[in-house]
Amino acid sequence: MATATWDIFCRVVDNFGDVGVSWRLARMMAREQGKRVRLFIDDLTVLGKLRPEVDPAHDIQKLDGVEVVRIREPFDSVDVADCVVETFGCDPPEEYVAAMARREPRPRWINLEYLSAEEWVEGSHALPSPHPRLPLVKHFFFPGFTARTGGVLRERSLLARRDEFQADEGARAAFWKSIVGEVPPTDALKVSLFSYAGAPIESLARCAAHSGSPTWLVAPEGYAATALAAWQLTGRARDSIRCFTIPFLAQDRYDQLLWACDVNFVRGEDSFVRAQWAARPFVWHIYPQEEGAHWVKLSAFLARYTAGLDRLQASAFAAMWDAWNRGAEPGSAEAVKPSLAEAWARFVARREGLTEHARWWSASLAARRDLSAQLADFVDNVL
Ligand code: TRH
Repeated sequence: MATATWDIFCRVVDNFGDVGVSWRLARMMAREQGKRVRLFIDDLTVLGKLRPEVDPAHDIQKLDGVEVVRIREPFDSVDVADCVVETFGCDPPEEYVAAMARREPRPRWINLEYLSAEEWVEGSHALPSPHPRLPLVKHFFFPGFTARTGGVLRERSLLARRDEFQADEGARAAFWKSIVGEVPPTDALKVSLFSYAGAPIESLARCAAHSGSPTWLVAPEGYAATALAAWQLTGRARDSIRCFTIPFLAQDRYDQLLWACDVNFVRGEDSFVRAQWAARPFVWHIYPQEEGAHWVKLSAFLARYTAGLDRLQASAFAAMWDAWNRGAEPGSAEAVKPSLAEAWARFVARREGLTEHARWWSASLAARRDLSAQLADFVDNVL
């Protein structure tokens, strides 16, 4: 039986991604799947960064067809929805889970997992997990890049809006004027920067300055912007390089920045996926995990992504990702400088081919249903 009401739970661990993904899913379930959606979230300030319209002082507010509710402890009892989604294993409040067990009929319960390109994901996708004590079953839903996973989020109108924007010189000029007050020269290489602390931003700026080719480095507020501003103060910038630190953009505007740039440096999960939809070459600063576990995750994606590239393009692409993530490792900045300079030069030299590949990759991902459509189908027609 199809579900009508959906409750989505999100707890902010750190950074923006948990909220970025949860908000995007909630909005799509309301707008595209016709569900009545409540998004329960414990920290509204982070959502307020992505959607400035959100008022962190309000416990309940409506936005884009989604009811945004602050999780308060003790949790006020509410009527349980037909379908409950907890994002990234965030555990809905105990009171709510107890109410789920009392509800007739039992609600569908989904745990939306983190995105990975690793092969094991296919074997874990859609598996059930009975609750140890209560008459409830949770199902794991894994995003991914293959047909045997849940896919990735893609709004219905996204690619048409992207193509329109990328084809419209006036729209792009207006966008640039709105964020930096001027329009980049046509021959400038436009690079967006979004990274974790420690990413070799200064080394990259130095490489770009030495290249002598006109380059714009644009960093929304955050680690990359702080590092870029610090590098600017060293006075090593040259006429050929322009550095812009801009305010954190609303989530939909950030898409436009990715569409307007020639190369995008991204991180985490949501910006990583948005960079793929932007159909431009990108560099992923993966969230560092203990004992270097993140390298396995990074290589798994690189193997899938570079499969369609020729040998030189693939090695240039992989070398740039390696230098960028290795450069972020404590105490490695000096050691990677040479490899970053070489990697950046090889990457930029192959930009045309890498852009063509980025378009192909985006089109091949778009050939499959997006995650929100697959999740709605799974919940309404499989469970
Ligand atoms: O902020 P992140 O590093 O979040 C990550 C992910 O949650 C990841 O799963 C988790 O393991 C890690 O934290 C701990 O990166 P991510 O996922 O790219 O989320 C950033 C969000 O911020 C994304 O929705 C895009 C948005 N954004 C804007 O809206 N405006 C901006 O100016 C920028 C730079 C980003």
